[in-house]
Amino acid sequence: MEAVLARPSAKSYQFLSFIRKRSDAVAEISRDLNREVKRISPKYFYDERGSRLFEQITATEDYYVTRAENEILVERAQEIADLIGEDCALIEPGCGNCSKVQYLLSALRPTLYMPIDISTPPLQKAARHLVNRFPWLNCTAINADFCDLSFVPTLIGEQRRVVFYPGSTIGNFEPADAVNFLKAVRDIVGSEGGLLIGVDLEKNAATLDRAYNDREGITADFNLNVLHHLNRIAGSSFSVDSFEHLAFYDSRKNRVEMHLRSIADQTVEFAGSTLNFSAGETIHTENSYKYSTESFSALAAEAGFIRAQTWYDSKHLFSMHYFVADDTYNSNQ
Ligand code: AVJ
Repeated sequence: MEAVLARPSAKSYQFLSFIRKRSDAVAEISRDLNREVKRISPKYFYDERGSRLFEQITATEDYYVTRAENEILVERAQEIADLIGEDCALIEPGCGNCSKVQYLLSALRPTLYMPIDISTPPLQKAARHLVNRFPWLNCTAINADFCDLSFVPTLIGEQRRVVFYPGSTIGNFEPADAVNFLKAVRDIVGSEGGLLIGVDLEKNAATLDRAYNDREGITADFNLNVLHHLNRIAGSSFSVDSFEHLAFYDSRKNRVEMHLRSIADQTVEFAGSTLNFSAGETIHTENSYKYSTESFSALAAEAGFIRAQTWYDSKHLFSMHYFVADDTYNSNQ
């Protein structure tokens, strides 16, 4: 049961799409596959099956990330809400199934919730579920690649803005790109706003290797599924059985790398070009950078954020930070 309404509800629900043309996506993927070191952007993991497989990963014993973060959100929801304050517009880039915000909504009561995700049917389903569960909620769901947040200000009025970015999704960016993304976030939230962000902590290699090589093999299916997705959107000829999942922690770079390794010499037709693979060659599909509280605070400082508070789960596996805008920050420096 939801708590009694604190103020009259003015619920509204909108679903807006800013999805690019499929041909743009295929051109981008083709560029990445024709590089010297072949790669695929991790955003292409999340077709319908990929989104489902990711949810299954979060339920495995070996992938501790989601459990640890959910523990923080459950235990600290009221504290987090008190720190963020009343009447904010809450924006969530890459919301997935919107599972995490549900721990915050009753305590926070934002005036607007704006989930943003690239994956259309999962976003529709998640947003509908949310407005049913929280009937007082104003929700504007945005179907878009969240790397470009420029449409946000025109859709939100003068309300104070807070970005919610859980899941350690920030870890998928190269550190320099993470700074640029956080600068864009800083521009959107302005000097009065905030950033609530979940960041996976540096830890021993064994724990990380296990988290990205779960014993049920779901991470392997998730990684390989990107080739099915490409075959569908680009009409390419990847033989998925001829690749294998590879994931390992590189402690020097503080990141888990995921790759798809070709198990034979082979050629693949992709959007008019022929890709040659030698046996053992890999396609780099994901980096997941891990940070300490200090290293992440330093990175966020480069984007004009000051850390106000950090919460950890009981095993100290994961961190949730609340950052506020640094008034003295000059983006031209
Ligand atoms: C949702 C991007 C944070 O990097 O840990 C899970 C995705 N990849 N298992 C991560 C993922 C392999 C996940 N993020």
